[in-house]
Amino acid sequence: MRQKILQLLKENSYISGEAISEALGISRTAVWKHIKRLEDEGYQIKARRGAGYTLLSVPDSLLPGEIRPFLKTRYLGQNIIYKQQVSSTNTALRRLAAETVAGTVLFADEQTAGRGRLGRGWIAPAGTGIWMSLLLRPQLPSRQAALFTLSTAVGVAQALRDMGYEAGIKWPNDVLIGGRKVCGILGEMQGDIDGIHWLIMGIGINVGLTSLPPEIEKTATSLALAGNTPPARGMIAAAVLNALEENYDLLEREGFAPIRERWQKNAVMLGSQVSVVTPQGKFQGLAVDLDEEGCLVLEEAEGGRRQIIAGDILLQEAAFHA
Ligand code: BTX
Repeated sequence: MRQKILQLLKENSYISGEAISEALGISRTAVWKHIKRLEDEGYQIKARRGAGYTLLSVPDSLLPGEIRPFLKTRYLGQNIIYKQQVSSTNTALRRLAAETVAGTVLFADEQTAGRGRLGRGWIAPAGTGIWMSLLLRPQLPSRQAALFTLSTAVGVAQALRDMGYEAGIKWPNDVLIGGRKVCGILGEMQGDIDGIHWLIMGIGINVGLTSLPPEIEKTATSLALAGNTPPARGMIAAAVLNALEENYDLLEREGFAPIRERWQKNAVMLGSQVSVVTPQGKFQGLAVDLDEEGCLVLEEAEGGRRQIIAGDILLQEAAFHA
């Protein structure tokens, strides 16, 4: 109901409480209560005697009402859960995974214990980024889940590039601007040999973060640091979801080949000498390709080729193109 009132406020320069109550079939008191709630959420609404309510400003937020108007998706983000503060959006969505519809997106304004890969942390202060997790139920074998994280990186990079940022992808799925991490992706799944039960894609995009904490001072960036004042977070989030759904549809329809091509086009380290830390040890070589299974192909000094399934490219040692 609150979303409908917000919609009416956005469509009309002035609208009376009576007109809202008639349009939505609720009492004047109910209208007033919803208006108060919207004000609590940060919407600035003025009431003028005789004319009605007018919306003066909207908060820069990840509230559903600031995302929905920009969404062009069929399923992604059609169900939005918004939390002011959570430990981690991935953890919060995992708890709901069994009974939640595919395409649900959980947003938080702040994460107090944001998670990175391999038990690492993700810094996610209030109001400074897009901290979100998506629930997917792709009809794919479990071993192909990693292709979704690669597709997610492609979608995020694509959306940021469309907004004018020089975003590139570092294997496996970091999105960088100017060689610094602007977005991290954490894919988690539950499945068995028959298939994926659920897949959660956690995406963190630094938007307004301008003073970087010392731990990430040398490796991170944000949209605000990389360019002019970024668009509202709701609009960016919707643009990312639109791009993601397009890439997920493509992956499910045509397989990994077209996504792989997009990934390669946006990769920032193919053709560079890199060091990769993997569970099997550290390897050095020329990053030559992303293969059809999503693995990094490394050409080692002795001339052999090594296929790397999981690992991290050391940022400071890589000589990036972008
Ligand atoms: P990762 O393990 O590749 O990256 C984590 C590392 O990145 C950290 O160890 C730190 O060095 C650095 N880092 C931490 N915070 C930031 C930041 N804000 N910007 C740039 N670098 C940073 C990448 O893991 C996966 C991160 C996913 C984050 C999202 S946010 C929404 C969702 N919920 C959740 O708990 N995690 C995901």
